[in-house]
This record gives sequence, structure tokens and C-alpha cells, in this order.
Amino acid sequence: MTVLTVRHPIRDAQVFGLPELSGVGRTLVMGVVNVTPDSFSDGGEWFEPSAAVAHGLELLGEGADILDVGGESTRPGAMRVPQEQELARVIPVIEQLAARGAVVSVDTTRAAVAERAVAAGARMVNDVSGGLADPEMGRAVAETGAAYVAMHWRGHADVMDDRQEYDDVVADVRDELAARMAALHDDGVRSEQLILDPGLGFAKAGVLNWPLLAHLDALYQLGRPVLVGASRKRFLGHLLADPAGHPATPRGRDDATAAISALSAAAGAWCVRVHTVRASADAVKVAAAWTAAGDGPRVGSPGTSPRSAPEALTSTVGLTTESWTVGEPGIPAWQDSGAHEDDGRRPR
Ligand code: PMM
Repeated sequence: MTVLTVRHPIRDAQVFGLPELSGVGRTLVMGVVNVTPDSFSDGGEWFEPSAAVAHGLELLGEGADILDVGGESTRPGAMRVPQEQELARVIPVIEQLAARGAVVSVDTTRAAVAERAVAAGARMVNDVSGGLADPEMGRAVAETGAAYVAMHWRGHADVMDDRQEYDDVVADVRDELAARMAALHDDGVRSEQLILDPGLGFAKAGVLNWPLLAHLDALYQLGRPVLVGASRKRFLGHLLADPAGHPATPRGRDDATAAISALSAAAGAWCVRVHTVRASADAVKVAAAWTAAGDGPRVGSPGTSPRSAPEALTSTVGLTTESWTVGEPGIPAWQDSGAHEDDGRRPR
């Protein structure tokens, strides 16, 4: 079935290891499956493997394209989990979700965990350290051939809040990611394996996150697709604080997360990583429809089919077979251009 779409050369770039998710014409949605007792946003809820698998299947039903399985919390101040414990948490969950046909990502900074996860069926490695935490990561990713998310990172959770000095947060994050790309390339990682991530909340206090969101195009200069992980983060809690200044709870940030999904999708993000999927799955479809309508022929104008606006828009999200493609192959104008209960004390 063909779909009305506006091509975006960065978002729609081929990603090795994920052929069926490359060039689908919209932003992807990654659902978070944290198999941890202490993640800042949903700690402990899906700690049992069976609960984590059931949760993953639920997220798939809500429209997740990818499930991100993690066994080590990255909340500010968190202590590291021993490798064997991390493996024991994630491998059974990855095996079961992959066996059920899910596209699974492993959220890890350890090369050995990444290798075992890929052997268990994971097709993507999501490394919040961008290869900095484990010198073996680049080699492991090169050997597995899996897709690889390289996130901007300046240190583990116990130190990252002390590393928030930037001259220009957008340029600095872009340049530090460029340095990671070069180092990963030296380790044998192919450019086509790479997805980049600004690392919202990691060594970034509240206000530092907004320029990164507003300038995703600066990361597109590096030539690879971009993943946005804003879901339930502290900067949203602070944005939505009550009149007394108490930050919104993690769950109270879900609507704002969906708003960021829509805006990120409209700005050409490859994927949004979220804890609750349904609203973001809808949001990325809205953004695709909106963008296509802005760049395509006006419904009802000379030369277009006499469809009603709602019919035209449904075709943008794949509900009908009627379609046209605009903006290809050139760049369309629109893209030229803490503690698991957050106490608000730490800036992510
Ligand atoms: N954030 C968290 C964990 N993993 N991965 C990527 N690529 N980007 C992120 O922003 C990111 C991540 C922290 O959130 P969680 O504890 O709710 O999973």
C-alpha cells in the first residue's frame, strides 16, 4: 500500500539492520521497556520478565515500531548495575519479544551486553554513552552489524550533573557527536548503522534541553537520522510545575511528551522514545499528515483529485491506497530551514 508522504532525506535514510523501518515516510515510535527497579520514570513497574514482556506486547499493540529493553537505570545519581545482573534482566525479555516478532533494541552501555542481546534477537543497540562508557562498544557494533544509537553523553549518572558547561549547547552537542562518529568509524562502524541522539537530560539542566529540541536541524548536519528521548524527563516536570513550584510527576508529563513527539516529527526526527505509546503514535501521524498537506497540492485546487480534506488526510497515514508523493528527491522547504519519583531537585 502506498502512502502519501513527504520525503525527508535525513529521517528517511537507510539504517542498516532495520530495512523495514527505513524510509517509511514518518517518524518512528520506540516504546520503553525498563526492566529495572529504579528507573526515574517507571521504576519497578515491569521488573519481572513476564511483566516486562506483557508490557512490551501492550506497547506494540498501541503502535510502537521498536521496543527498547533496558536493565540499568540512567536516572541522575544512579549507581551502576553489575553486568551479570544487567544480562539476567534483559536477555530473557529480549528473547521473548523478538520471538514474537518485535523489533527490539537493547538500552545498554556495555559491549558484552550488546553482543549477547543481538544474539538473543535484538536488532538495535541503544547506547546512551555513544561508545564512551565501554571502549569495546564500537568493535562490537561493527561486528554485529546492528543499528546503533549514539547518544550525547558526558559521564555516568553519578557525575553527569556536574558536567553541564557548554559554550553553545547546540553546537557543542553536535561537535561532540561528530567526534563520536569519527571514533566509531575508526572502530569499523558503518555510517549507515548510526542514529544520533542529543541526550536530553544527560548532563543538561532544564533550560539546556529546549535549544536542542528547537535545533534538531543542527544534528541533521551530521547526515544521520536523529532520535529524540524527551519522555517524562525532568525538564518537562519543571515546565509543568504547579503554582507552588512542585514539578509535575513523571506520569503527569505524558501529554507534554506527546506534544514533543508531534513537534519532533514535524521537525524531521527519525524516532521518538516514549513510555506511553498511543498518544505519540497518533502524534507522529498527525505531523506526517500536516507536513504532507503543507507541501503537497492543495486539496480542491486545480489538478488535484476532488477528495474531501478528511479523505485526503487519511491517505497520509496509510488508511487508503490513494496517494501521491511530493518533495522527492529534493529537500522540501519545511526541513531546510533522578529518583524514580522525581523530586525536582535534580535538573534532568
Ligand atoms: N533516556 C533514557 C534512557 N535511554 N536512550 C536514548 N537513546 N535517549 C534517551 O534520551 C534516553 C535513553 C532515560 O530515560 P528512562 O530512565 O525513562 O528510560
